[in-house]
Amino acid sequence: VETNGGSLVSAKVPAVANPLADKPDEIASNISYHAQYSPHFSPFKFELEQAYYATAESVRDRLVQQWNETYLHFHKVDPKQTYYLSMEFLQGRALTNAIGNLNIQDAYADALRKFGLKLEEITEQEKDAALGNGGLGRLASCFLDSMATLNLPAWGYGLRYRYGLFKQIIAKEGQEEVAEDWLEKFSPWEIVRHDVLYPIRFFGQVEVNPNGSRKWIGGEVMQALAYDVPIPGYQTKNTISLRLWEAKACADDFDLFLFNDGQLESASVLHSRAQQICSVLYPGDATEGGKLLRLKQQYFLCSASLQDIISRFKERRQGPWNWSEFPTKVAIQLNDTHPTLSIPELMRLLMDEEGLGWDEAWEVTSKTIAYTNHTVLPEALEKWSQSVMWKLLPRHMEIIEEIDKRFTTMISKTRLDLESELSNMRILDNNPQKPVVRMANLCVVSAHTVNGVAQLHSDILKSELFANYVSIWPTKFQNKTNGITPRRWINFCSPELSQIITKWLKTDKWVTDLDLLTGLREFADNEDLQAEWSSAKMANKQRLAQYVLKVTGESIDPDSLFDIQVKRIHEYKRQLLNILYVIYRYKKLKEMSPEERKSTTARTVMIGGKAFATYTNAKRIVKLVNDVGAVVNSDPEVNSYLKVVFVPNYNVSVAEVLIPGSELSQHISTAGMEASGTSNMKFALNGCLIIGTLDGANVEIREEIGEENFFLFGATADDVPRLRKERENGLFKPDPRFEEAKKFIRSGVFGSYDYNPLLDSLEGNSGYGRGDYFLVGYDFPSYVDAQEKVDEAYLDKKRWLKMSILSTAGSGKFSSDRTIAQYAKEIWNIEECRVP
Ligand code: GPQ
Repeated sequence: VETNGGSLVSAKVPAVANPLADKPDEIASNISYHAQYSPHFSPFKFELEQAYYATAESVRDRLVQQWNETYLHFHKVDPKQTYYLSMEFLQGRALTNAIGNLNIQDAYADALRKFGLKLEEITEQEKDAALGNGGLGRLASCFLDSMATLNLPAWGYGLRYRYGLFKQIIAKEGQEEVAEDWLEKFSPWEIVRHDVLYPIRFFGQVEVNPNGSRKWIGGEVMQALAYDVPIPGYQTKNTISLRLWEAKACADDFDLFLFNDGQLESASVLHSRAQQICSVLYPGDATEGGKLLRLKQQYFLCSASLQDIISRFKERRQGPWNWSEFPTKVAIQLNDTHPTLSIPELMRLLMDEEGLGWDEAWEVTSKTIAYTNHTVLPEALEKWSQSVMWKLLPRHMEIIEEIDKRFTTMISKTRLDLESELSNMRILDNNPQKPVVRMANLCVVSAHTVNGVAQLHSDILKSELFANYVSIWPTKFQNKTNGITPRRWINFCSPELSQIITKWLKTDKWVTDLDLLTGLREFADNEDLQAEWSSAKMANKQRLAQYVLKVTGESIDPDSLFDIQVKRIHEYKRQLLNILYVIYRYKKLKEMSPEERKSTTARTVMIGGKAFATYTNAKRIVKLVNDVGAVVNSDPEVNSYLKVVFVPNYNVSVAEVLIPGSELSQHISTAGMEASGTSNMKFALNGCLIIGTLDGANVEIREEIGEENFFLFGATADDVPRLRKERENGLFKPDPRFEEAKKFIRSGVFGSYDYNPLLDSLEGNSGYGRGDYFLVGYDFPSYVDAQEKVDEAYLDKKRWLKMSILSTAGSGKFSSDRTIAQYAKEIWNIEECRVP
């Protein structure tokens, strides 16, 4: 098949499907096969989009082959297997990743050239699968990549949201949200399993049988249908599954009688109710949402996954089943509290469906389930209304009450010293105003292991949030510092830099053994390496500049310092601190003479991230950044020394362009508030220096790459409570530079939008939305000092390059391969199961 002005004109490349082909000719004929015989478009069209689907399907053939082999192998060996349950997976694009993990980039690039197409153009066609909000969802996706790469018997379970995280548009009034229709055409990466279907009940009541056993009956029943996404490991046959559930009404739920009677909507009520369940990704990250639907989603994920896990356990052995074996075959990891209902659901299935007694079921459940906490922010600790839970999940509430009762009894019998703490430790908060179930407490009481996601965070969990439980179960609490996959986050997104690393280390083994990067340290001063490093970074900066021009119309200078902060917009992440400093810098530049300006370091500050739709202050910050950009970038006196760009619609594929082109990145949360952060790891790995606080994983990154290579500022987590107290007592004295920056905004230089509510949050000593809870004012002066050190360091190119190389060299610890190996050994107790 040949393309000629976008149409299929001849059959020079035969259409033959051979999934295992790896020669460019054969691959081309595979692509051609899919263009002709897996048609999704009118025939004789072969433009970029059609070529993307045909290419993706040809790659998928190969994945299916490996995937089936992996499944059969796991089935035969029957190892203990991990199931990673998460309401979010932020997968991003799959094609580049699959081609890269299969190590067939060159062959595919050659094959596509036969059609006159470039691989990069084809991969750009793919929409991101954004079934997550931010760090937590992306972590889950990095973990899947590592599980596959380490040949671990492990699967992910999630929901197949019809619409992913919203698309962010920057309009005159600031951020606007539109639905992200990632399935608009279809996704070539999911395979529906029409044979994997489970009933899911909501509402109803509990029936007590004469023998005392209980059963949940009635209510509304729908079905969970499995869609599987293949997750290839890097240079291994092992290809694991991400199983996403979709809600479907039961076939006989369509009332033909009503329909024929003209009652069109009533005829399919259950169909539309089922449809709602997987319609949208609910916003996480500390916000209020449409509660009942979110609870339904959570239960839907838990029930479908557990039924599937149990049916696999049964399928792999003969009945009657020895349930005490279950925890030797199954490990379940809860990604935050979102899938907590797995606990009462497993209890229910074991007792009501399999006939186990309480003690037996409890032992199986607690030995199977482990819990990861991802936040200490009180507003993000999930609490569900007891009355809503009784209505939706009556049997689960009985079980939760019983767990709470047994826990309470245990404390009263054995730990009188904790009695005064008991009301805070209990699972049920019976406050008559608003009785709720505390999901984190349920997890801590029930799981065999509880972990935080960076050392500092895990320490805070042990000394504060969960301190009382630590005294009961001292060995239950662990740390598992987060990690990121080096495949997506350097090898594929920054091929030039990766080749240089491989050349200097004389091996490409670092891609799966990231600690080998320490081998770069001895060359950090080497001029040849520095020259190569600098030109690879420059190429990445140019690519980034092209991208910024394309999406914002702003042209930025690749010779300026590229300074980036990208993450969800949140007051604790302090984008406001960043932009206040930019404003201060702009004011200082304005006050300088043209000569003086020439001696400053030219900077391009890029900020990107989505604000939750109803988080007003976050949206005000987005607006402020855009307004500042409009003024600064069009100011001819200043705009060759400072530019400010808001990068719209930050997502995984945008990150893959921004991170490789970054030189300085900002991780500046109020100490103690960011559990870990993971983009900090991605930036450091790409030779980007960090300006940051002693928060989350920053602490460990700084340890690894050396304090002299990290621009540190700000209060420590230990200081924060005292500083807040002092402020409440009127003891805070703001720095004049901070006052100057705020005053400059209030003067109206950045337009007529009312920034007072935002600025007011930084004023006063206490009160809702006031009192500078996030300590922007306190940290401002040390932040300005650290920024001055950045400028100074950047002026010395050799010094900067050395620091950049040392950042990459010190990033080995932050591979998700290391994280996952630790989970496997220290929590899951699972071993490699490599497909021969
Ligand atoms: N995180 Cl609880 C989220 O992205 N969403 C959430 O709902 C919760 C946590 C983040 C957390 O804020 C980051 O510090 C972590 O690096 C990330 O989870 C992964 O652990």
